[in-house]
Amino acid sequence: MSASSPRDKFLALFPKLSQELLAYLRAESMPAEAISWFERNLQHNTPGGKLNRGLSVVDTVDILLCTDEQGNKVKQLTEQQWEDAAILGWCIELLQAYFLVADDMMDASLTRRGQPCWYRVPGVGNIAINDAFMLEAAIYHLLKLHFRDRPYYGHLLELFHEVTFQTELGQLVDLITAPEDDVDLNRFSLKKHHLIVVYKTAFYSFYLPVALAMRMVGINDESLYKRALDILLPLGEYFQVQDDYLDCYGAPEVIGKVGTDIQDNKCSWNINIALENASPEQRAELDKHYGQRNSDSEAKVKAVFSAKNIDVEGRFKKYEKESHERLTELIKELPQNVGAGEKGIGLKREVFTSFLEKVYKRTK
Ligand code: GPP
Ligand code: MG
Ligand code: MG
Ligand code: MG
Repeated sequence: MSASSPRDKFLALFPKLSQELLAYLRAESMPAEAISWFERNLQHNTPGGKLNRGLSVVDTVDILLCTDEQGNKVKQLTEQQWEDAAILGWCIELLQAYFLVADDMMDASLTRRGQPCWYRVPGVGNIAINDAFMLEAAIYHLLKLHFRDRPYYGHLLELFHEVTFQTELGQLVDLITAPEDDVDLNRFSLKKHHLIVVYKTAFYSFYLPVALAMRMVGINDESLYKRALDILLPLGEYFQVQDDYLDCYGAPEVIGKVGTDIQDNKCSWNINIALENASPEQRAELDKHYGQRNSDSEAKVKAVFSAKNIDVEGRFKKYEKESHERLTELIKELPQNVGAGEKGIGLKREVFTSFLEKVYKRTK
């Protein structure tokens, strides 16, 4: 990747935003230890990921403002437009940081992005709960600082609030479907899985970046938000199925985390595929070993996943290919530049194809 890649440019903005947040603590005369703690919290949890969500805001604004009706790039974003989009992108990355710090505690995970989960860093522990809240508060501080005078400020606040609530609903269903010490595989189904993943992942990871970009460029036609949702929720579902698959079959050094879904009794895509195809003997083996906190049981579950008649890996490859075809069709059904009015800003297909190509066949 070249020194001036879009990702590098985006990353280079983070220290400035971090300083703006720390300036608030200084202005409030917080002790030096609190300031350096918050700085370490921000640094450990915010910039180290793939940054797909944040970069997607910039990419979407770029497509909406700088491409012609055929999707050809015809101009560049101004510095101001780029920075506005990038700040909104970092606000999603802060939202993601907030969710992940909390999610890793709830899922008893060990590593994230190739380093220990924040709550496992010596001296952090339960302070991570407050740190998660502070990452969330940082979003609204930055939004106020940079967007308070914009006509779409209220829409930004509403989007962040609503999508946060939706994600928390998804997390709730994820957690109560996977109680510790009470494994009951009858609770699971692909229908339940669909509900969990749309709420816990698709809204904030796929709809939010596009909806923020649409608000920023001044799209006010509500039907276009609905159109975006109709494509982005299935795309987000596909993304979370990949996450579930990689939890079991991804290389920890590539995905940066060690999978916990089997031991955590999660209603993941893998177990639902296994349940749909298991013989009575295999079902008994899954009942006995799924959701048990030991690696022997985990290995036994993985062996059932790999059995010839179940073949989670093979079925995933098929699902992946079919999803790509289905999503491509869904995108094609969207009229190009739909909603373009006197301002000329419509919703372009490239918004969605660029997303799909970013995540298709990902390995991390
Ligand atoms: C991903 O689930 C979902 C989230 C990170 C949302 C968490 C929401 C909260 C309200 C805390 P996951 O547990 O499968 O993610 P990972 O595999 O990255 O741990
Ligand atoms: Mg998790
Ligand atoms: Mg989780
Ligand atoms: Mg996961």
